[in-house]
Amino acid sequence: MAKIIISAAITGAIHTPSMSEHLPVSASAIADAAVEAAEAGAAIVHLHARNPQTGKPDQSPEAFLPIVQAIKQRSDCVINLTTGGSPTMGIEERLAPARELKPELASLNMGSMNFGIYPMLERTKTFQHDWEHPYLEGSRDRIFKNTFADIEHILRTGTENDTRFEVECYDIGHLYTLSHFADRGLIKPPFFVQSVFGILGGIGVHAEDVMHMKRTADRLFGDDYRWSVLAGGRHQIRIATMAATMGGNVRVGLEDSLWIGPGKLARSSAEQVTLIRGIAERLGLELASSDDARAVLGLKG
Ligand code: KMH
Ligand code: ZN
Repeated sequence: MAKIIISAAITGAIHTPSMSEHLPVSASAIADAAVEAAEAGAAIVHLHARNPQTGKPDQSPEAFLPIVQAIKQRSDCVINLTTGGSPTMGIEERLAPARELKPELASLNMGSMNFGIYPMLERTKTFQHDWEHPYLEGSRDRIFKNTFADIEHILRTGTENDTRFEVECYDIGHLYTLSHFADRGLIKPPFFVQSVFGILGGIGVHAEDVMHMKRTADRLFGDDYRWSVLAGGRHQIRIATMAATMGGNVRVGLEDSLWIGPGKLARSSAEQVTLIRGIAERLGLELASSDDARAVLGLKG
């Protein structure tokens, strides 16, 4: 059986510092959390940056640079920069860190969609299904825009820099969009498909959803893809475990879920990495190192 690649998504753009005191915000806290996650077993760290004063997402290359430099001094983990940023940002702003810093890996969101995050927040007291809350209210009439032109632009820019992609697929149609760009030769195998479960507007969190995503990807891409799975909020570890039993790779981290168990906030992304690593090892799976991940995903190193 192939080794399992664990990705850790360290801070993201969705959760706010008011939701968990453990969410890293400053560049040094994000770098420390990423190194800790890598030491716990993550081969890949997926990064966003934040403004240390406000805690809000900051997509300037200047915000990312100290994080990337600090991680590289202390770890050889694969660095994956977001091109998703947050749904309020324009495409050039979102692309800037990957365009300037030319990472091995960058995220690529495969379609425009409604992006309802309340399922990710289900266990928080203040945000529970509260569409009147200003933070959630904002997502009520907003589209996470990823047109075909946007996707093509990110693909062409990344490919010029030998950056490869964590292809984020929030629904079955996004697999077909990937297939379209592969047919046009704009992305080459092996494709790293990150299937995302549990965003309102995308596919759900039922076991059948996971099966359907995998079956469809198998049919479209055969041996040309590597499958990874992330689920939002309290579904994170359950769905990651399911994917691990099916030969998939997994993504955890505070970007996707603040939880380590029912009603219990995770102290770090590393804690979630340790949990899923332990499950994977008990399933008899071997952990991929960052160099294993580079080889499997065809990264430049
Ligand atoms: N927060 C995840 C659900 C990106 O950074 O490009 C999606 C994500 C998007 O990771
Ligand atoms: Zn992200």
